[in-house]
Amino acid sequence: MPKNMLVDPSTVRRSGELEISKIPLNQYRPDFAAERARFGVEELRHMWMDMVYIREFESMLSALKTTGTWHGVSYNHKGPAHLSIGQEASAVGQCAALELDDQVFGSHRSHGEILAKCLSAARKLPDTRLQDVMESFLEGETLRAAERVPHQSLRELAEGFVLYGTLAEIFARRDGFNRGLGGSMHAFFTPLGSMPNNAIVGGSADIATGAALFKRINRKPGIVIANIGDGSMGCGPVWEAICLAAMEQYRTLWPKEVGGSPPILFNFFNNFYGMGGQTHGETMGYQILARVGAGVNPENMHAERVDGYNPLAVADAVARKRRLLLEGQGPVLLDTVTYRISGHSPSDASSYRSKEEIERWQAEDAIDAFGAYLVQNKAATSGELESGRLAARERLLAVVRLATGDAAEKRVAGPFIESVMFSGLKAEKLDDRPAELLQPLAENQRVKALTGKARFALAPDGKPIPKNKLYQYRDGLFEAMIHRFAVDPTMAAWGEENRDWGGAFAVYRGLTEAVPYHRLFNSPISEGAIVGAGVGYALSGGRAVVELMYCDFMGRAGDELFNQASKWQSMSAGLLRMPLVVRVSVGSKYGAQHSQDWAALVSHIPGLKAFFPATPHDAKGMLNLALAGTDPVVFFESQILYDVGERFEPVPEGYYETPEGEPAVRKKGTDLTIATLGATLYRALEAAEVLEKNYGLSTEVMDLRFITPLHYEALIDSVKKTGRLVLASDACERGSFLHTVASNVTQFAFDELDAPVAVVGSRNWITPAPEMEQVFFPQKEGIVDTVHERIVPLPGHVCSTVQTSGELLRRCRHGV
Ligand SMILES: Cc1ncc(C[n+]2csc(CCOP(=O)(O)OP(=O)(O)O)c2C)c(N)n1
Ligand SMILES: [Mg+2]
Repeated sequence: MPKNMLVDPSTVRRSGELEISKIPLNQYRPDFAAERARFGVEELRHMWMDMVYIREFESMLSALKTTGTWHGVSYNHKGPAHLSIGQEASAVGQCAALELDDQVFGSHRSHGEILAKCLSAARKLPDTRLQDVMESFLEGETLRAAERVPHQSLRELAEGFVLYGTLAEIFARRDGFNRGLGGSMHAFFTPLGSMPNNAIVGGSADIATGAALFKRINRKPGIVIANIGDGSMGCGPVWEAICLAAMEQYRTLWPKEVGGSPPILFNFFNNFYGMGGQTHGETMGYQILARVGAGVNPENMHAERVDGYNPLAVADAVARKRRLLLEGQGPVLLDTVTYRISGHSPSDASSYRSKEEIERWQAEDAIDAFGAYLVQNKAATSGELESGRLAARERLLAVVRLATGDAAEKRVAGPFIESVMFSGLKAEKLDDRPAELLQPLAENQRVKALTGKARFALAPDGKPIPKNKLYQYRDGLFEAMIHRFAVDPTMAAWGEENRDWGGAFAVYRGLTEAVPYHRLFNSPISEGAIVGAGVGYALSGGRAVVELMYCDFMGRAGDELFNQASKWQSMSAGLLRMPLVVRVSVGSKYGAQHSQDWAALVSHIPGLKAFFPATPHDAKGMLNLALAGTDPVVFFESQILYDVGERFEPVPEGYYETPEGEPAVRKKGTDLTIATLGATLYRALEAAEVLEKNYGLSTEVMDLRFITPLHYEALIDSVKKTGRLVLASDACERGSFLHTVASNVTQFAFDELDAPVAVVGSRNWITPAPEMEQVFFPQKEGIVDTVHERIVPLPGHVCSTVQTSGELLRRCRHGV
């Protein structure tokens, strides 16, 4: 809490009543003259046509999924199709109020939103830019296909382009919008403002918030919409995103010129159902979804219920809310009432709703109603509408024929998928403007203090330097952070206690004085949204560093790490980058839920890089590396190392990077290799000393440092020399990443090994209290005993722990 914001007991203990202001419900009143003046007749007709396109598109997919044919075209679409028949007016109305800089994120049910956003934006783009967008996209591959769809004008060509790009993506073709790697639930097209759609319910809420933060922090124009379903209101990350978006600090603490709250609109397409669970009256208690806004901030998030069966009502609301958002008065919540006539998916038997209900909504069909409204107001004749419908079907038919032909050779190959798992680029800065700082770095207290610190832990006479004079592991992290803050104007960092506290473990102490509020801020205790916003910020073009205080809290951000940060580069076919660093600290002394090393979880997920420095030199060099790249990195730090000094090579004052993936030899030896990950390094060095002094076993100690990527060559060279390998880390032994290392080394260097590779980890228990930690975490005695029992007998050695194969078998049998 900033010291200037006093929590005054006399205020907060005062008695009274909280008044909640009213939330408007379906207040829109049609006014054709005003609508015509605003949109023009042409655009009103286009809106109707866009709705027809969506209806035709979704009906076509429904037919292909359920019958395998549509108007004479046969095709077996293997993937999903969550259709939005009935919801067209909500999507089209929304986009009618948006401008080119506005962005729309969506869900598993977003085909209609992609079409609505792209068709509408294409009409708003000047011809030359439209041509350029289509020609430059995927080197013109999508355009080459779209050109085969009959068209009379550039606008019609653009319609074919949007329809084809979307459908080809759904059908997994290489000229689809994401080269077929996104598919139905993740397709998008950023050049026209259609942003990633998300198969994880509510997944777009925090990502879109991050995109809105990107706009605000970097003063970019436009607003961001998170289109999510009514069911997603039950998802923790959605609430977390709302909390992050509604923080008061944007208006109270951030510099005024930044512009206030991030321009984010949480739009709930409220079709009253999840899959079969009815949010209205069954699975939720809000009764009217818009009510939720009242729980968030004094302005009720400007919440409204809007009639999503009337595109003009939606356009009106979005236009009004857009103005508020641009003024920095967000966030906004819209409860856009709609109905999905189609099933959740083609296999849905609608067992959870009555025929009567569906028929009632069909009777109010939005396309028919809007068409009738245009006819009634002489904006179109029924004949024109009918021929429009036929023309839409004809164009779509041409698109479908193209998108279902020669399918096999139209897919990307495996090597392409491999090539987009990481972007692997270097980016000094992600924008050219100067970085905003509060002071020159040379004037920063901590920077100054560090110039006097010992960058090597031992004095020339070999004596240890006292801690207060030592350049520590946390200082290495600080130097990497402040360097990148000064170089890259887009870099922003957030997390719990990141600012005045100085980061939970004092890594950021000193940054508060150097970096303005909007580039370094405290977040709510919302781990999912902390990481999810980082994902949205990074894929929008900024560099984000987010902190999860303890590694154990990754569980709270599981989806954001494992399904979002890791996947958007590859699901976009390399069109998006993910310069996101997630700092997590591996704890101790705080027991079972604060002391776990979960490197194995991260290593298992394709698309994430993972680093784990064990020295101040690497803390700086590896964070420098992470902050210069364009890939998501989970950056493990060790709480027991934060205050250690450098024991291997002095930490340079200037900038340097640790070579990616390369383990480091910390001590040379010829008879045995011990390779470690994280803080276990120091206990391995103690074990090496015992092995050498007491048993004459010359021991090489390697620090793996990297989890993904990891270059095995140096480790294999070491094993070729020693023939023996022990792997040790503080992670629980079962499922430890070190088992992957062991298995790989066994394969790569089988002939060189004199004994099986041994893995030493923590016991497969809870982490006990600090008084008992020694029996849990690997200690030097356990490592030496492991060498004796499983690698090579040590003459005269008496074990103090049990490391026999029989004991390992017993533990396996009992799951401990
Ligand atoms: C985290 C998560 N939980 C469950 C699902 C399975 N699922 C897919 S869609 C859906 C219903 C979502 O309802 P809502 O958010 O209202 O969107 P709608 O389908 O109505 O458009 C469910 C449960 C999922 N994809 N992600
Ligand atoms: Mg729903």
